[in-house]
Amino acid sequence: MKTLRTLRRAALPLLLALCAVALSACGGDAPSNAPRSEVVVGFSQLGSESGWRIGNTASMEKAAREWGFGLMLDNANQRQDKQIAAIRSFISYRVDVIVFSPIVETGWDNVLTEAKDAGIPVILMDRMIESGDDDRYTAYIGADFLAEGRRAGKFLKQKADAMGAKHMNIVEITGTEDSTPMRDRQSGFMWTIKDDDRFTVIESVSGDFLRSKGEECMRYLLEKYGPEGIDVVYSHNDEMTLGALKVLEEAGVKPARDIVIISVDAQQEAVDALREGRINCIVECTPNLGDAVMEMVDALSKGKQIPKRNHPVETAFTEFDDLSDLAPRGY
Ligand code: GZL
Repeated sequence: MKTLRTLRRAALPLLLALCAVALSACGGDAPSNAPRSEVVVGFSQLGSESGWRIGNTASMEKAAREWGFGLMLDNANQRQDKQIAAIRSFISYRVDVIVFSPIVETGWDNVLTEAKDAGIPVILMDRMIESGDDDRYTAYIGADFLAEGRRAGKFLKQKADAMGAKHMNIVEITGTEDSTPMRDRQSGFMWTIKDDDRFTVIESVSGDFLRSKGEECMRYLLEKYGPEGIDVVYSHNDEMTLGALKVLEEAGVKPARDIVIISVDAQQEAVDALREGRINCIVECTPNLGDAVMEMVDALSKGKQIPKRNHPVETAFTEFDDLSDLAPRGY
């Protein structure tokens, strides 16, 4: 009797062709004549909510092509239930490795147990899960978000020193509730400034990493506190920051002059705003994780061990830096 694996291998060319058609149909840059290998990666991407996320998906597609791996890509459009359904379809197709970016930290226990029972390794990319039993995922690769939050806090202390500020009211526009970047960018920032009595965080509101919600948050905060009542905006990603800048400038406020603006990601549009003097600091969060992910996939396919936690090298770009040789961001 043909084993399931044999059937899968036989069905694989059709399956990958369907994926390629699906990708090209949705404008994806479908792998054209990449050599077909036996290694197939099931990738559940959480959405396309930001320039960062779009860059991250492109990084994965490019790396899969370059490594010659089949890539089954599913975009969950910000819905956890769709991520879970995609992971289950990857299990039924018996992909070699599952990669996903968990939109939130909780609610993955059952599907991770199913992947483990099916003997399929899982790589968490970009975001973590809150799981006591962490042998249900093989590795995590993504930013150290606590360090990102600390970099934001460190810049604010430098900026307050440079301004000779006696006291600063801070408003925070946070990312998706219950997501790792939201939790840890907030924790790292608050921990860094907690003993400095120059700073008071007067309110945190969720912008869900969306530009439109960043606008709504800034409009609400500006109406509630007035431009005189806000000294600093700490925003967890550039999309929300760019939305906030629009609202501030419409209200006649000069961002980065009248109110300190601290952002995260470093997508091109925000770096341009930094260069124009409309943002004071952008903490870098690289979306370019695809090559490192595929290197891990390659190691796993050869039966090698891989490190459990993997962080890319990141930095921050500020008004105090010479940005003249900063390369185009590509996202
Ligand atoms: C961070 C990533 C975040 C980005 C946002 O690694 O999860 O999600 O900072 C994106 O732009 O929406």
